[in-house]
Amino acid sequence: MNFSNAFELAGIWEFDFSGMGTVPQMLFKDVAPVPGCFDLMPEYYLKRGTGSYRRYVEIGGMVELYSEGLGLRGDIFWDGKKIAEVDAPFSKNIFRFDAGEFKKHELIISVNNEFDDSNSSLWRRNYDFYAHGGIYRRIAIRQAEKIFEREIKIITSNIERGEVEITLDLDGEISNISNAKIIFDNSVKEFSLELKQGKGKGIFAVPDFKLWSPESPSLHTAFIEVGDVVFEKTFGIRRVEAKNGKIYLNGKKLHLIGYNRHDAHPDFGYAVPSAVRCQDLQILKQQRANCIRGSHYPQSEEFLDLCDRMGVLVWEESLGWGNNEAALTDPDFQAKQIRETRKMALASINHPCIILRGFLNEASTSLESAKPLVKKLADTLHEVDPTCLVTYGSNVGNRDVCAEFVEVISCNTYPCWYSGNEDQFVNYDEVKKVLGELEEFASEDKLKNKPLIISEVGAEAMPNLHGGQRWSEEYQADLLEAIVRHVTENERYSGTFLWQFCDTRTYISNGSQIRAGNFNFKGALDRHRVPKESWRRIAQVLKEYEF
Ligand code: ADA
Repeated sequence: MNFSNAFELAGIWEFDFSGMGTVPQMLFKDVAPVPGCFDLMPEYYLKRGTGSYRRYVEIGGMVELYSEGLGLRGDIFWDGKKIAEVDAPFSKNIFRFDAGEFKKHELIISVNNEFDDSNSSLWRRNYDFYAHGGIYRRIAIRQAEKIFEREIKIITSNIERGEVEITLDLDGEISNISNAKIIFDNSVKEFSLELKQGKGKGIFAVPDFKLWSPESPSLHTAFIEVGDVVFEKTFGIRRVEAKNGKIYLNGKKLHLIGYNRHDAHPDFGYAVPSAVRCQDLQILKQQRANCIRGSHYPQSEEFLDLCDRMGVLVWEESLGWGNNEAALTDPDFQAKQIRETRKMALASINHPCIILRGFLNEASTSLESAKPLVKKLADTLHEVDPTCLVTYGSNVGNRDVCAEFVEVISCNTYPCWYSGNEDQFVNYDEVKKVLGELEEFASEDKLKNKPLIISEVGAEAMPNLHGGQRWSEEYQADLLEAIVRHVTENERYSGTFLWQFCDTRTYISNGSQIRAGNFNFKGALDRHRVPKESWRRIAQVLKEYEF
């Protein structure tokens, strides 16, 4: 979703914090960065409550306010009047409203990071990643055009002929307009798409097209002219397929080796600076890894743009973690999951880097009662973007009953870590046994043609603790090396997303796990992206495989 020609609202805003359960006082005696997480500022460190941010904006008439992430929820006020509510933390939204006469207006965004313990909660306190309060991501405003998009989709329809399918669903002053003019890149050729009440669909051959791939991440731009308004959309042409148990990109078999990555930083929470996002991907590529699972929520536009440009393959998923039967069967939870999963896919639809889309990490998918929601979510993703494969990270192994709804089987598994054995050093027999059981499960008749991925696997490693024993850097390196070798040398796999890219903040104890010093230490890099032994080891292995 590109929100161009906008006035960026990033900067230092006025700030006010009220504690848990209290009515915001809005005295604004403090200041805070935007984007930013207030609960990482020294005064409010790890506190819960409502943080209100204020600034003034000079604008007037119909405007659009873009918000890419507010946590855990937020209310937006314009000159004291509430104009929007955000109830899902990584939701990308454009709010259109009348800003009034052209002058300086007051904009207040109040965010709240108290937990919601209801069954319908989108972010429960047992999730194994820290629930920060703040304005996580980009916030920007622009003058609204008379015509605006509900949906603009550009998806690949044929890679041999370089054809894309363009779907327009426009709103506003559109009823008298019967055609959209489409130009690709700097070509002189003009195409026309018929519109009826702002809606239209057509297939177009992109002149001088180039396919997108990790080796050659070529992008195209479509200029879609509707009346006086031009929508500019970047996209890529590529085909992703699952067949005979393998994943193919443009007809070439893919082997995925990469990491689960939280879009987070110990000092900035989910308000990750551009430089960090860019460097994270640069070091990933330096290691020769080729993919990221954006665990466990929709990714920022900036990150997806970088992956498009740098040729990094992405699994994007909607927010969820360990959701149990009570949640999965709760109509409110279901409605929010479906709404947010759909919104995620629509917002990131033109990004060729996304090859997999998912939802509900480690939900209770061994239960029959999980089936209706899993089916609905998979159907939603297939309907919005049929060019991506659908999957979900399952931790119930061969007890999973929902794999029939998706194309790719993804297993989160922790041999030699959560298995209950007390071995001091990595037990390779156990690695083989656990992976063997998953391979057996994935060879059942109804599953054998679906690609298999180890979507999480790992062990904690304390930075600078050495010796090969549990919790040491070498223990983690030995385990991850064994996994990468196993999935690379065994034909059944399409790869693995190791858990995890770098150490991340969570809780010392939150009911679902105990974490030393409130960090998850399963990073191959430490929290500030300093390599541990496993990072170097995987780099060597990938070099050896000429990855
Ligand atoms: C889970 C989960 C991750 C993380 C990991 C761990 O399977 O999906 O978010 O919590 O395990 O470190 O235990």
